[in-house]
Amino acid sequence: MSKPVIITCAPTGGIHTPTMSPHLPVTPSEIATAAIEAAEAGASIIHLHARDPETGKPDPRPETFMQFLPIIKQSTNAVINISTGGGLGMTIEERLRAATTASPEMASMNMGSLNFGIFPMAEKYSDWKHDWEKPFLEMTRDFIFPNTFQTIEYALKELGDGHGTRFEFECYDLGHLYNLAYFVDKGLIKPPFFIQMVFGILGGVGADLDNLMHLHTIAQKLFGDAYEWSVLAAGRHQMSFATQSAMLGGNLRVGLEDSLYIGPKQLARSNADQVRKIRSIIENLGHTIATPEQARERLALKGGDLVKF
Ligand code: KMH
Ligand code: ZN
Repeated sequence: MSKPVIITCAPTGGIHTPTMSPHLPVTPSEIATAAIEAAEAGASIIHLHARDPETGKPDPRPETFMQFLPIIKQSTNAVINISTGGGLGMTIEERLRAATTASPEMASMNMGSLNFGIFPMAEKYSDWKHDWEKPFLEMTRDFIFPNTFQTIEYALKELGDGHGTRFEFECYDLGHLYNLAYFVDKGLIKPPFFIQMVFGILGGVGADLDNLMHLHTIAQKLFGDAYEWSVLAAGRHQMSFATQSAMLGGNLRVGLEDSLYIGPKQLARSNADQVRKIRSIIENLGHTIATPEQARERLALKGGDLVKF
């Protein structure tokens, strides 16, 4: 019998832009509602970014996060995970500030530098809601998402040692598993750690099932039973990769951060719709879903009463 599946939902992210979907949560109230509904639908972890309420641009300010974090916490028992990936182009200081202010149970940690090409999405639109959107996407032709050993070590110490925050280690390629192994060997990352394998970002590993199998095989060799793993695939591979992960005994992530769609050419009307869809698929396959308490126990989280919001 496999373990209950931990569903993470990432409601808004910092990649898609308001022109792409009227359902992308932007304001604090929209983000709070999306998070609460996703938790009610079965997500045990909510991965959060903030956006400027006026323009929808990714916004690193702790004040913006603080407009929705307490509301989500009061209304759900879900684990709150704050992104340190932020929005492409933010400094590492900007990326860490919300998490070091809020001291969450979890934060994301991107495990290597990579090209992060979201410029092909710009070709699909001609009428933009906001001026920033097109240049933001276009600039990624010449953009490296920086996550050096030094910045990873700094963030692990600041947030991990300083706040007792544990991490969603985002690995976009095989080498990122070896970067993670380096920090495990140094004793800076301790089990049980949570690996989020990311497929389908231009610049990272492609959404091919052979890649999923290979990354999982290598993770097993490197980490044995010291870790929990989860899978997200960007765009149209989201649901099939999430399903595969559950079938292989892993966990999964959905949410409008990773895909705006619920089916072919059909925009998701809400994050909760995506959670309900994957939940129904995996329950029909005989799996159960993890509660937030089960996720906390398996990932050795500090508990919702030790956060600062
Ligand atoms: N948007 C995902 C591909 C983060 O927030 O740290 C990666 C992500 C990064 O979730
Ligand atoms: Zn994110």
